[in-house]
Amino acid sequence: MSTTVIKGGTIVTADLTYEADVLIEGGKIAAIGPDLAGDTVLDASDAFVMPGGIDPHTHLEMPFMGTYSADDFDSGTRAALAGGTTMVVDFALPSPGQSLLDALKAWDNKSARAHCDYSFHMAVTWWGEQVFDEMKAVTEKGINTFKHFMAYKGSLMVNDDEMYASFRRCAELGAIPLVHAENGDVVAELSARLLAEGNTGPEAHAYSRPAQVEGEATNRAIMIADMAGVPLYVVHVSCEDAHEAIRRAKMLGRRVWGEPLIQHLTLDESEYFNPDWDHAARRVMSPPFRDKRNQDSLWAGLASGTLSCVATDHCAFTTAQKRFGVGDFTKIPNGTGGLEDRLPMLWTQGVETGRITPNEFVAVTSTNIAKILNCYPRKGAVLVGADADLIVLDPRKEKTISASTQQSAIDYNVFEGKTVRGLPRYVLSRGRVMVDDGALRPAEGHGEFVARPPAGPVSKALSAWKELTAPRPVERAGIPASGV
Ligand code: DUC
Ligand code: ZN
Ligand code: ZN
Ligand code: ZN
Repeated sequence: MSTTVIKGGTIVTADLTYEADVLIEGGKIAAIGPDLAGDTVLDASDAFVMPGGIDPHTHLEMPFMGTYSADDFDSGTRAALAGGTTMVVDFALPSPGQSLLDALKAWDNKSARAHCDYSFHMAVTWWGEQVFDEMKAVTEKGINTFKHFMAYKGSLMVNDDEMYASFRRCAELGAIPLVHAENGDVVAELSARLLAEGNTGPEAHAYSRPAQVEGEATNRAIMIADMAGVPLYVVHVSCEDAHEAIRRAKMLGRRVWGEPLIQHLTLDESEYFNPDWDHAARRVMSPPFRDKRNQDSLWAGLASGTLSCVATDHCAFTTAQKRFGVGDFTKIPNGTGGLEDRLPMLWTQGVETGRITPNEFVAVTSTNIAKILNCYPRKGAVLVGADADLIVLDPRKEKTISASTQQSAIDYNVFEGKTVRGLPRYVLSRGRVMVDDGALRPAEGHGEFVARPPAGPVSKALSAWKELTAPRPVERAGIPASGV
C-alpha cells in the first residue's frame, strides 16, 4: 500500500505543540515521529500540522423559507476543504409531520456528492408517538444529536412541553439535544409590530431579535435539560445573555456546551445599517450580528473554555433569493455562508491577535467538537490510528477574501475584502490530498458518513441534588459510565 509522509512540520494539537513527521497509510495515521519516509512527501516546513477542521453546524441544500439553501453537498464540501475543514455535520430537517427516517433518507441521497466526510444531526420539528419511536431508530443509524428550534413559530418551532418530552427521550437514548435558542413567541410579536409600524428593511430583522430573546430561551433550555436529566448543546451563541447562562450552568456542574459562530465573532450589527439593501439583507441571519460588547464576551468564552466550539451555521442564499424579502424583512431567507472562511478568519482574528492560542484554535475548530459529538479520536486527533484528516496550515500564506474566487455557489461573501492568513498548504481527507500546495483537488463522492453512536446513557447527575439521588449509570462495553 502506498504511503504519504508529511515532513518537517510542527504538529499542533489541542494540548501539545512539537516537531514530528506524520506517516499515512490506508487513510489512517500510521506513525508519528522523526525522520519518517513515505512514497509521497508533503513539505510542512514553516507550517503547522493540525487535525482537519470539523464544522458542527451546516445547512446544505436545505428547504427553508420558501426556497433551498444554495450550497449543496458538492459546492458546500468543496468550500469546506478549500478552507481546511475536513468534516461537516449537517442538519436533517423533517418538515412538520414528516417521518424522521424519510428525512434522513433525503439527506443521505444529497450527501452522496460530498467531497469530505460528514455526519448528521436530526431536527425534531414536531412531536408525537412516531417521532418518539423513530428517535431510537435514528440513534441506531449513528446519529446521537437532536436539534430543537425554539424560534420559527408556525413552522419549525417546538413548544416547551414538546421540548421537555424530546429531551427526556434523548436522556433515555444517551443522545444530546441541541437548541436554537430564541424566544419564538416574542420574535413573532416584535416582527409583526415592526412591520405594522412600517419598518420593512433588513435592519428591522435585528430589532426583532434582541439579545434578550436569546438569553431567555437559553436559560429556559438549560433548565428544561436539567429537569430532563440530559446534557445540552446550544448552537450559535451570539450574546453575553446566552453565554452568561451557559457559564453559570457550567459552574453549577451541568454539562452544557456553547457554540459561537465565526460570523458573530467577527462581524457586527452595523452591517444591517448599510444603506445598500442587498448588503444588509445578505447578512440577515438568526440570531443577528451583535455589538462589540457581545463579541468580546464570545471571545472571552473561547479563551476561558466556557464556550466550546466555533461553527458557521453555513446556510447560504444568493442575492436573488435574499430579494424575496424586499418590502418585508420577515421574508428574507435567514442565513449566511462561512465554510471556506472559518479557519483563516479565526486564525487571523483570534490567534494572530493573541485572543486564543494555536492549541485553543485546534480545540475549538476540531477536537472539542469531535469529543462532544462522539467521533473522537477517529476525528479531531493527530494520533496513530486516527483518520488522516489533516491540514498543513501556513501561518504566512495570505489572501483577500473574495466571492470571485470562492467555492460557494453564491454571488457574494459576507467577509468580502478581509485579508486573512493561516491558509491551508495541504488538506488531506482520509489520506487523500484534497488541497495540494494551495490548489483544490476535488473528488465528488469521496466523503463518507461518520457514525456517532450515543455515548451514554449520560444519566450522570447534572446538578448536585441529582448526583446524590440518580440511579448509577450503566456501564456499556468500552465506554466508561461518565460518558463524554
Ligand atoms: N438561522 C439562520 O440564520 N439560518 C438557518 C437557520 C437558522 O437558525
Ligand atoms: Zn462537483
Ligand atoms: Zn439556528
Ligand atoms: Zn443552523
